[in-house]
Amino acid sequence: MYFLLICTLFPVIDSRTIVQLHRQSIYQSNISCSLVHNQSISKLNDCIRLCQDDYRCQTAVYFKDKQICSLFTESCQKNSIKPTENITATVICCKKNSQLLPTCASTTTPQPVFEPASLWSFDNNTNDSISNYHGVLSGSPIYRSPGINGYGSTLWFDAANNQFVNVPTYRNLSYRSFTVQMWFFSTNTSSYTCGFFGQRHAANADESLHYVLRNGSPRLCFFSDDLQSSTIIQINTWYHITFVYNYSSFTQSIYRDGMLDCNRTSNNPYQSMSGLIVIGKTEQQPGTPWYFSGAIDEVLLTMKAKTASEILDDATLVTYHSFDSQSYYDASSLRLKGTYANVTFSIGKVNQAIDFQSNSSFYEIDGFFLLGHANRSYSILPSNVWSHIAYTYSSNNGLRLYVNGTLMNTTGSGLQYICSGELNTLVLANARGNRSSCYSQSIASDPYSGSLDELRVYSRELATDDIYVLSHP
Ligand SMILES: [Ca+2]
Ligand SMILES: [Ca+2]
Repeated sequence: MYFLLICTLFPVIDSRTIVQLHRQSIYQSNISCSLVHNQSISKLNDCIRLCQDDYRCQTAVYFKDKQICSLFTESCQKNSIKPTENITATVICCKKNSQLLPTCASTTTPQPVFEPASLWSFDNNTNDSISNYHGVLSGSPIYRSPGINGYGSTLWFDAANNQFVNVPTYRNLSYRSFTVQMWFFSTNTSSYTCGFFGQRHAANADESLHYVLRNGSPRLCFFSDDLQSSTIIQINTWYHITFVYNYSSFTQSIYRDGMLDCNRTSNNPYQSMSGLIVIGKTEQQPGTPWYFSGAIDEVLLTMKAKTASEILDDATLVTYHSFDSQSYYDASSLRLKGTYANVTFSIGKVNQAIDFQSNSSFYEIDGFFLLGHANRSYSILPSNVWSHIAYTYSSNNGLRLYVNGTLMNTTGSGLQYICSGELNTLVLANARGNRSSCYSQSIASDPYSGSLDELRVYSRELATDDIYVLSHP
């Protein structure tokens, strides 16, 4: 009934396009790749014309107050059109000849172009290494080495001294999808609220971004339109946390250590049009700052809604070396640094592989911070050596060895991983210098001769199904 009252059927514009308007409504798409882009537009008619003229657009939303036009590739579904009371918006349905239009699932669908991300690594500075949204220290938080990736540093904040990072250049996060991720180590969660990441425009609904710990649990806040986790964060423990806003579906999500913790549908999009990003502090209302105590590292702002599998890899794929294009590059989110000698590249199982042919050949990766923690699960998949080998560990299942995706043997439960508590180093193909004195139960110290490919290390125990998939690339 609602739609019947507010629909206006425009005349046929041409032989291919019919436009319907649904006033005081917003569109909640279920297809994550549906959003084409947002554009500043001063009139509803211009937004209609923009959608008509863009061959990809089948649905648009015009936000009158903010003068923003959002274009979607998804065909207008009536059950995705929702009434709104707090903001003035109009849904525009452009019915075009579907023969001419790509669908979201089609390989011909144009992929949205995302704005560049921002990465604050806190490696002895507050620079944004991707997009130049550089930060400024306030209250003198301190750098401590190493960082979560075994080099550089983390930034340590003391709430009692009002310490935080301020990003002076405004970044528009409104009416769009975005993902905020970081590693954190909280030393005190006794405050009512501890701020991770924020951007405050005004103390109005959906105009004050504050990602925080509230009573010791993660909370994603737009202001009066918030997602609260029930997970209690332990102090003095490293966590990877991800806050996602998917504008296409209006979904807010929190992931902890790569796994979905909780989600909900927002009432409205985040819609602050000003305010500076802060890290280690949030401010819901003017004059009521909430500070964080502990370490924060590798803060990544991505201008899209990351998928569950991307987030799981970000949190648990510690290092990944494909050796493709003759590369020594670690494609994991931690970007560990490798050293090597007397190696070459050859045709691999997947594109290129690395070759070890001499007694002095080696490939070494430093900085396995997370493998230095007692009883923390891990999985090592050294290679497609045209046999695929995988080792996994958890305190529940002990060590497991897989060959070509099949579980071959296990120590069973009860095996404790007594770690060094120090940074770990992974060496491929050889033992180096003083590290040659492997114990008899440990790996052989003779050099390996041959090829290795597609090395991955995870800080979680992969399941049998995961390993089967990775062993059949
Ligand atoms: Ca760092
Ligand atoms: Ca490869």
